Amino acid sequence: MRMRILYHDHCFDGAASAAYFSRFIEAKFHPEAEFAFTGLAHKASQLFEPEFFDGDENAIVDFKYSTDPRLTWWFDHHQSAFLTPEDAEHFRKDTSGRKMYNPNFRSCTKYIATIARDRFDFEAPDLEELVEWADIVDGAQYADAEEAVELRSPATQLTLVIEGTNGSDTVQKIIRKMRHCTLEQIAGDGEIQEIYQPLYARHLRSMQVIREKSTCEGGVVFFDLVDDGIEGYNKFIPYYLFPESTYTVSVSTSSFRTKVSVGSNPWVTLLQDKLNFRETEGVVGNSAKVFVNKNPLPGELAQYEGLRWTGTMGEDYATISLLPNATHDGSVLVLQGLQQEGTEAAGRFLADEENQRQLMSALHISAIESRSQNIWFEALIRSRTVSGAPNTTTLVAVRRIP
Ligand SMILES: [Mn+2]
Repeated sequence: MRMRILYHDHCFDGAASAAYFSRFIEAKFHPEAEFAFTGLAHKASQLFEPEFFDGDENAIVDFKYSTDPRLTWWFDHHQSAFLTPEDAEHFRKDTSGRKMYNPNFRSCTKYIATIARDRFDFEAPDLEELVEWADIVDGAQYADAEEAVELRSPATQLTLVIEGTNGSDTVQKIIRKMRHCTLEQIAGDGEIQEIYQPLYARHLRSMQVIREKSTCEGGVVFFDLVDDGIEGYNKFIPYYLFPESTYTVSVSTSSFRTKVSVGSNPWVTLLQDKLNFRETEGVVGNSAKVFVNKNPLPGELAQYEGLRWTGTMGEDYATISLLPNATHDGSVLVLQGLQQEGTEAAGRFLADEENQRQLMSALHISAIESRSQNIWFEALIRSRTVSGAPNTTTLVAVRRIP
């Protein structure tokens, strides 16, 4: 039995999806299956050649939908999964139970693993690391710019190889290894190292050039690589070099195009390091958002969980923070609810004079002190919400920010 797996080429999540899916199929449907892999790229012309669907069964993972009747399985999480409304309609009419789409997942690998577990009772504990890293890489969930740029972990090294190698052969070697090996084993493989080393040297060189060419003004990093022959570079480099920057604007060129790129710093989030109450979230739709209390005081909880869905009834939390701006010549007021009900409650809370007095007293701010420009704080509030509208709001905890 021959299973053709079409996957998103030169993408860590695409490769991991292909590997995970093949393990699932082998364990649950076709133990004798022989797997053939084909990498797909986004292009303006025809995406799927008719000869692509040459297996006894054919699957697409982490890539657009196809209406080809020979398509057996489909998994995708991209917003742009359907090329046309007709494709989307074709998908909606499918009754096979084997075509799956959920754009709430950060990675297709995690999506496949979740469906395989929940609907088909398949689990692969040895691939947990693979699933976790697919979510980090595809969802840009790196802890910091160092993790994304210094390439210390095997997963980030493999990402460089997968994205930078020419053709699909190396990617498919990696897919076959991903089925059973740890990421460390794969990245340490002699053949992979041979491809990795020159790509890593190129990565270091691009970092050096970007360092030399960049200017940072008003929080915006700008650089022009047209004269340097650098085609692609790790998009997190500017934030590694300029951690305080908010945006990047760059120009680069290759044989067939000149590209203007605009990006934003995912780690700047208004000096979040200073905050005691931090918003976190598990998998979208799978666990509630919470505020984690970094240093709980007596009587406080370690975390505060809000509504699971907006528009429902219950309690939601929000933070009100007054922080110095990045250049320390002004302040930023941030109102952040776990759901929109919380954000709305925070706005209403601040508009009320009695609440303002209560907040000042909880923060031990005297009337004289309150005229100073440099009082920074955060406050956690709880609001009771009835069918989407907050009604009563209470101050839960406060912190002064030094
Ligand atoms: Mn993906």
